[in-house]
Amino acid sequence: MTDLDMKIQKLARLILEAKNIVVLTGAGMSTESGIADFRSPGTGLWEKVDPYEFGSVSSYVANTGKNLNFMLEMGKHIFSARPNKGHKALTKLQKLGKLKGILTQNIDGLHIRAKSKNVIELHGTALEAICMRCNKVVPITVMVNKFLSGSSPSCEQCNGLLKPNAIFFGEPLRSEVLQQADELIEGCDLFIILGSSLLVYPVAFYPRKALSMGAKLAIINIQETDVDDDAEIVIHQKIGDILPQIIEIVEKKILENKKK
Ligand code: CNA
Repeated sequence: MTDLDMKIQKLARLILEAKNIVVLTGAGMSTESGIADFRSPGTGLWEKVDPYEFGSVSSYVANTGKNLNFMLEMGKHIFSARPNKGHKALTKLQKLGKLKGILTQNIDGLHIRAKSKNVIELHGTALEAICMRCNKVVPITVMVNKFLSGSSPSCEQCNGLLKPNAIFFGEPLRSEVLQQADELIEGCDLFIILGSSLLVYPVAFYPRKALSMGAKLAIINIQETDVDDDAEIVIHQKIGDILPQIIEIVEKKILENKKK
């Protein structure tokens, strides 16, 4: 048995033993759906654009057209993306009764489209727009259609500026979302991190919070992270290559146990 096979078996065992599993996902969860992450060497978005020129509230207000053109370019990949093997494996794990909820930093809606339940979108969603004045939320297509037809992307209710309903640099995370995340982490005994560099706060605190609650950590991420040394198991591979194998082992074992 290879070292990787042993890790796969071990993570399957941890999942079977756990009673309350929470998963945290990052942009690496969706690269296999064709959406670039921020920090992968060679392909990450921040190697191509300046994060402070695009994606901060002040730059959006000052240069709305330029920002929206960039976001539409990025959005094309998000709108045409489909859930990948990793998203589907998580949905299966949840159907097996082994996954309480998903905390995601992703704004692509792919966990929800894969029909996972109890998905907390910590950084909001690119599938909606929100008015910066009255907070009215509309489908993103409303904003995009206005912009593409040459009109100002403004709110029909109050004429305020619409922006994608995702958290921009310089914006705090919503308090109700933070509370839901805290509640989910509180009871968890296995915290699985999938595809995140764990460099964006406050989410980067969550693994240590889970550890302090007595949870075990498991990580599947191509690159190393700062919490690798604290994890029970670390697999530096692609999620889509590994996670479905693990869930298959878990499913087999659960079915075997039911027959006994
Ligand atoms: P990040 O900092 O770009 O890190 C991604 C991590 O995933 C890296 O460490 C990679 O090594 C790893 N990775 C990439 N592909 C895979 C794979 N197939 N299997 C396993 N690991 C992989 O992204 P984070 O999520 O940590 O940073 C948080 C930001 C990224 C949030 O604000 C997101 O909104 C933002 N983001 C989201 C999307 C999306 O919604 N799909 C896309 C790009 C950026």
